[in-house]
Amino acid sequence: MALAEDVYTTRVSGAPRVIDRPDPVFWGEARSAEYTDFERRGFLQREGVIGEADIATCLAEIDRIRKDPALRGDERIVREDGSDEIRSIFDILELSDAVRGVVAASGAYDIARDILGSDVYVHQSRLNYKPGFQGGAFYWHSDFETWHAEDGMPRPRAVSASIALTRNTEYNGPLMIMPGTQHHFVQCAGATPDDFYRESLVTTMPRIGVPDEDVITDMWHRHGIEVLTGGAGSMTMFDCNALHASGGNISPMPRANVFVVFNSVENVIREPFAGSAPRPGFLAKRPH
Ligand code: 6CS
Ligand code: FE
Repeated sequence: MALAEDVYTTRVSGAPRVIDRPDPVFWGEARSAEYTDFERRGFLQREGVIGEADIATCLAEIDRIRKDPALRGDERIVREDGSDEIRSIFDILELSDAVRGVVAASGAYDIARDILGSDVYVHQSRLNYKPGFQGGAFYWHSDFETWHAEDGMPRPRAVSASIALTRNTEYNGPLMIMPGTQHHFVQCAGATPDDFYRESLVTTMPRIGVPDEDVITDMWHRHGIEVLTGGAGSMTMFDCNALHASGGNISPMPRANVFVVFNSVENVIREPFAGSAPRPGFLAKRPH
């Protein structure tokens, strides 16, 4: 349901456009060189935000969840297309008190409050697990485009923290970002199918909610691509609207990252702007 004042129209029937983002990237007052750089590039990185013991705790929790017979078939556990390998575990902060505690101590909440200039709440949490040899790719997209269209997030006043539980190297499917694309809103063509999340979370190449190739090519020429490597325990915070992707992982080394999406309490989600029914709570936390 598109509202009159929807400046971020997407899932259009005609030719999609690229519009300049009318909203800030950095919403806070606490200016610093790091945050100025975040505004310019759309991301910031810190090494060693969690230590070896916390990493081991989180990896053990993943193993527990993977093996828990009670979670077999739970829709929060998304498996790679055509295989039993886990691709994502959604609601990881609800499924694991231990992971929730590690994230709470990582400093991510404070950085999110600084960037968003308000108190924050968790819109979505997940563990993206890219197994060795069979880890699937995530095609180029803006998270905000999906969260606006399908979850009803009004404005791009959200930020994602990606905390590495394994080394993110150039060869095991690291996050790639086009720095500066957070300043453009890239409309996507095509209406959102019903229950689209059942497909979009699994496929490496969604048919809806992704920019077309000439737009991606243009953005690449204008902004380039940065490959966000980092050690186990490192954290990347990236703007909700920056174009990003990650390649497949055919190396022997898994790539496991905990993602926590912080939304501003001033930006609480409403009715979908271009979706049909609201997505389930494990994808988009709705106010009580
Ligand atoms: O639909 C979503 O919310 C998820 N999809 C992607 C590709 N990234 C953000 C989020 O995990
Ligand atoms: Fe994403």
